[in-house]
Amino acid sequence: MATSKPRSKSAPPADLRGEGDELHQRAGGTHPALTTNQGIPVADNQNSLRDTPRGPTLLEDFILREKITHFDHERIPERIVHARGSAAHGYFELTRSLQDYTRARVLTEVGVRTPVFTRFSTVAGGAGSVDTPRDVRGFAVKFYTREGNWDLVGNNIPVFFIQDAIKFPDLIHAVKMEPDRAFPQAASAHDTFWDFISLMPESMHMVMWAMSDRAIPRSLRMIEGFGIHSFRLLNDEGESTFVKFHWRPKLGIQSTVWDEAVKLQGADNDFHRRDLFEAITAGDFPEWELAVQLFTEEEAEGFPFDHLDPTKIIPESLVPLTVIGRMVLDRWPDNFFAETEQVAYCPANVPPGIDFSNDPLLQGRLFSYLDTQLSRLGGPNFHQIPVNAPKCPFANHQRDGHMQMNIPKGRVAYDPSSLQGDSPRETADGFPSHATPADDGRKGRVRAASFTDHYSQARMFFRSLEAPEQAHLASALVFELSKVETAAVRERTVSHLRNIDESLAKRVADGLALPALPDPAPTATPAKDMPKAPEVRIIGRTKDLLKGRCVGILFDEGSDAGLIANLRKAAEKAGATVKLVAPKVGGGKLSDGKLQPADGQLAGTPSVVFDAVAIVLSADAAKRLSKESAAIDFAADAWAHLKAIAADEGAQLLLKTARVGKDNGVVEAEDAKAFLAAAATRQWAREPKVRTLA
Ligand code: HDE
Repeated sequence: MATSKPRSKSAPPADLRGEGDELHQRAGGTHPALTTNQGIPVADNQNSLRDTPRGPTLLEDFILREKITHFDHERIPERIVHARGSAAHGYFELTRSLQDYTRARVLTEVGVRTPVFTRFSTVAGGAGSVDTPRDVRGFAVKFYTREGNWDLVGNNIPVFFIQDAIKFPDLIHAVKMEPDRAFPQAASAHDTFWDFISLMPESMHMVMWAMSDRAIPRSLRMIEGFGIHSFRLLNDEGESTFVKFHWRPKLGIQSTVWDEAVKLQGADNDFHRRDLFEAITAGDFPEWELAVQLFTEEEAEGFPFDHLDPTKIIPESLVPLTVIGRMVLDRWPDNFFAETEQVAYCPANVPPGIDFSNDPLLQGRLFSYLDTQLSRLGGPNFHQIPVNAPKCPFANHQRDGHMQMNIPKGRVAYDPSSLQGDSPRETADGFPSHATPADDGRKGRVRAASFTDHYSQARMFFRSLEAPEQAHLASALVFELSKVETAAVRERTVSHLRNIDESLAKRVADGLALPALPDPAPTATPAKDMPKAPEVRIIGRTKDLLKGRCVGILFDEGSDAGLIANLRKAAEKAGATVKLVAPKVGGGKLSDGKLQPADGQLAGTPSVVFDAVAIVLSADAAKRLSKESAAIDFAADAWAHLKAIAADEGAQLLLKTARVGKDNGVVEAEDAKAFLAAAATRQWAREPKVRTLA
């Protein structure tokens, strides 16, 4: 039996009282009483109701039944795509008004802070899958504007695999685990994905992005976001301007190297979620700029591609970016399920002043999200869930349905009506749809002729990259296609690469040991050369700074206390987080005789979780750790993953055992300045020493 605790006689705070129930139960101190969902107080939450102490449990036990029943129904269907995600609250602040272009107040009221809820996700894996596979990242922002919710549901890659929504189920079925064997989870490296892709030339531009380092980000705080489609802005006069939305991270873009991403999956399934959580809870709030590309219908007609085709970017040389605001994420959700899991984004949610374009992928999306949410969230009232509800007043005549949480008052649930003075009515300020002129074609299941160039921008992307990025992309293709069992699919993919860049095709064919280069894939629209687009690169756009990065210091018994303190101070001053790693989590006594606890145990805190490492060891400890594979891997992986390594005299033996070489990124632990400079960037020049790239 549970021991009964004395009840506090003092009145409970107002928010703990049931309505009109002054005597709502308390369990002592500040704890409210545990009750059933009907408010019945529970005296024993440890034992079910039994016939006799060793006898059967009684059906009468409503407390047990309610608790188990609720538990049995705790899960809801996960998202069919983007199931794995992490989110945070924050705000958007407009810094430049777009009032010439739009009447949407969120884009005209400079200085106003609009609350947002932003969810990042992977696409292919299930809700419990790892954070660091090669995949596109979702970047969905819900703006709770004064004129209703605006959902900018984007990705971290500015183009998409397909041009028409009707292909989406095929794409997703191809990339998800194969239906007969249920693997691989959260990976595109398998036959069905590449079979589909190699039969869909329109996917080639996106394939270049997905095989680039963009698809293996270091942190969700270091990804860009793109609305992808052209949207319209409508001003007070009803004039329309096309717009593309871009999020740019304040910390710059940064990715991992592939071997690191693979090892991160073992080291920490939740690497990105934890990183976001730790940054926000430490007050190091991630921030993005919102920028727009604005262009008119006439300008669009002059582009050498169709901006309604979502497999195309508008190069910044053609339409530059204008920064109009910033988003800061400053609050981790209180409850994962209630907020991050139940949030429902929908690209059709736009306030007056924003409108859609005829992009056929966007048009399909406008239908899909509400539809999927009806089944995922169980009915038509999910907009009442706090994370989904607008923060401005909303009222209409929709009624009833599963989980109706409101109690609408009055007789009138229809329009027009005359019986009730406060029933909601249409407003002249309501949402306007742009009177887009219809073209004079005929109805039909057709693809516009302007959508047929599948290779020019793929080529532009590949040729715009820096040499190491091109090498990574080629290696990624070799990795993925090496997992494909069907030789014909590998060859068919290479046949497309020949239309993009001959050197890329050769590298991949060589990496796969194809007996011969296949013929180029037949196409009516061969690639045209376009000017390079430097904005697609990561190298050169990564910011060399320690802010937002994490430095790991490996130490053991007898390590130099002064050195550790110096390195820590310098790195923290430069904005990095510092974590101490030791063979035992309890740490060890340093040279000054003081016990230094560790933040992580060596076996569970490999160097892949850090951006740079320092190794400070006594000669004795280095000798011991040179026989310890986790310690050897700590140093060897930091070297192989192009990270800065600071080491003191004592640690040299471990470096030698781990075959750490010498370059500008390997510095003396005494030289904190050199370490900080090296730690702020990746050591790209080292790469040829550590791996053969395709
Ligand atoms: Fe989505 N997508 N999508 N998508 N999408 C969903 O909606 C869909 C597309 C994106 O964090 C689903 O509530 C179709 C492009 C994000 O909750 C679903 C098509 C882009 C998220 C859906 C696309 C996205 C989703 C699944 C092709 C970038 C996660 C669960 C026509 C611009 C939002 C849900 C979150 C989620 C459909 C293509 C972004 C099934 C039909 C292109 C970030 O409705």
